[in-house]
Amino acid sequence: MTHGVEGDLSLPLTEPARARLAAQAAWVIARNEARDGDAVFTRPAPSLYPHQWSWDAAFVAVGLSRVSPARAAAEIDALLRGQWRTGMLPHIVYASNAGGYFPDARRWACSTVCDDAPRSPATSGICQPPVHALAVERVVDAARADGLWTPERADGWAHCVYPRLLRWHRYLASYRDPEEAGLLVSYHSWETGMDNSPRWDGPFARVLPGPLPAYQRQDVDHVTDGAQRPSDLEYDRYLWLVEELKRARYDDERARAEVSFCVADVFASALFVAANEALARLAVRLGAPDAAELDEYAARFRAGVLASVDPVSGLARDVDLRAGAPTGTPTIAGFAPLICGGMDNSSRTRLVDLLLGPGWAGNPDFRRPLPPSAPPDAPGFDQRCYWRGPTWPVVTWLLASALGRHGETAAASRLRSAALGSLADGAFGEYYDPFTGEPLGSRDQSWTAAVVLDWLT
Ligand code: 9WN
Repeated sequence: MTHGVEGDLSLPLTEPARARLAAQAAWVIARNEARDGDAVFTRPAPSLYPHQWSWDAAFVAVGLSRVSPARAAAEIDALLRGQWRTGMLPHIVYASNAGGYFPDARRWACSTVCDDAPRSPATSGICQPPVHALAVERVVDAARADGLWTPERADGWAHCVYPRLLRWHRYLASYRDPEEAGLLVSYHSWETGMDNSPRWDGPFARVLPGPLPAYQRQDVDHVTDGAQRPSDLEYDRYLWLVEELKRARYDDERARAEVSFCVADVFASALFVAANEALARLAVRLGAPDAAELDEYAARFRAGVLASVDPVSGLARDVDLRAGAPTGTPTIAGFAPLICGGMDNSSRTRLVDLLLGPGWAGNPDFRRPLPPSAPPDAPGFDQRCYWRGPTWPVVTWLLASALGRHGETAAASRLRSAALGSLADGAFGEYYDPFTGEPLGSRDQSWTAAVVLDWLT
C-alpha cells in the first residue's frame, strides 16, 4: 500500500489564508447569484453560463450549506421548478431574463414538442448526473448541526423536496435503466457532465451530423482561447443530437432507439449509488416508506458499476450501446468504483494506488498531485482542453469525499490538501492545466468556489 499517511498531510494554508480564501469563495457565489421572478439561483460562471445548471446547483448548495442553509435550500428549490412530469431534472433551467448562451431554450423547444416538459421555466431536454440527494442531505445535516435552522425547519424543508427527489430517482431507475442493468443510459455527452471527454470519442465517431439549423457559438466569446473549449466539429455533433432528441420528442424509449449517441455511463451510475444511499437515509429520517426501494437502486447500480470493471486496468468502462461494446479509453470516470464503494479491500487499495500513482495524480511532471480528467498517455489527451486532460476541482472533491466516506481518509486528505494548494490563488478556475497549474475556462466558477467553501468551513 503506497498511499498511506506519508509526510505532512496538514492543509497547506495558514489560518488567516484559509479564512480569506473561504470569504473569497463565498463572495464568488454571492456575485454569481441571479434572480428569475421569485426564484434565486447561482449562475455556474459570471458570463459563460448565465442560467441554472443541474449538478452545479447541487454543488453550490453543498458549499452554501454551512454559510446559509436558507440560500442553499433556495438553490435546490429553484432547480426543482424545472422538473418534468416524468420526474426528470433537466440539465439547464433557463432564466427568462438572461441571454448569452447557446443553445438557448428555443433551440431545445421542449414544451413545444413534448407535453412532459414544463412551459415555464423553460428547460433543456436532457439531464445531468444525479448528485442532488447528496446536497439535500448535506443542507439538512449542516443546518441542524450548526443550529442555523431548528430541526423542525430542516425537516420541514426536507419533507417538501423529498417527494421530488424520489420521482427523480424513480425516473432514472426506470426510464434510464429499463433493463435493470445497473447503469444509467445517456443520449448526449452533456448528460454525463464531461462533454468532450476522450471517453466519448468512440461513440461520437458514429454521430454524423446532417443539415443543422444555423447557429452561432457563444461560449467562445467568453473563453477567447478556443483551444480550451470543445471544437466546432464537436459542437456540430452536440447540436445534431439536440435535433435527433427533438425529433424523438424527448421520449426516452424513442431516444434510446433512435438517437445516434447512446452510452451507459459508469460515473453517473456510481454517483447515483451514493445519492440513493443519501435519499434512503433521508427517507428513514422522515418516516417515508421508500428506503428499501432506494437501497435496492443503490445495490443494483453498484453491481452495474463493479461489473463494468476491466480486470486488467482495474478501471470501470462505459458501454457504447450503439457499438454494443465497452469503451476502452482511460479517463477519470474509470475510478467510478471509488465513488460507489463495494469493492473488496485489495481491489480498493489497488485503485487508490492507481489514482495517486505516477500514471495519474502522482505524475512527476504535474504541478500538483491532482487527478487529471484524462491521463497524458490517453488517446485524445490535451492538457488545456476542457475534459481532455485538465484537473477539475469539483471532480477532485467528488473523489476526495467518496474516499473519505469509504475509510480512505489519508488519500482523501492528500487530494484535498493538493487541491486547496492549487486554489489558493483565488482565481476559482473552471479547470486547471495539470502540468502548469494555470486556471483555464471561466474564472470565478461557482462550483469551484463551492468545493473550496466545503473544504474550508
Ligand atoms: C453544457 C456548467 C456546465 C457543467 C458541465 C460542463 C459545462 C456546458 C457547456 O458547463 O457544460 O452543459 O456549455 O460547456 O461540461 O459539466 O455542468 O458549469
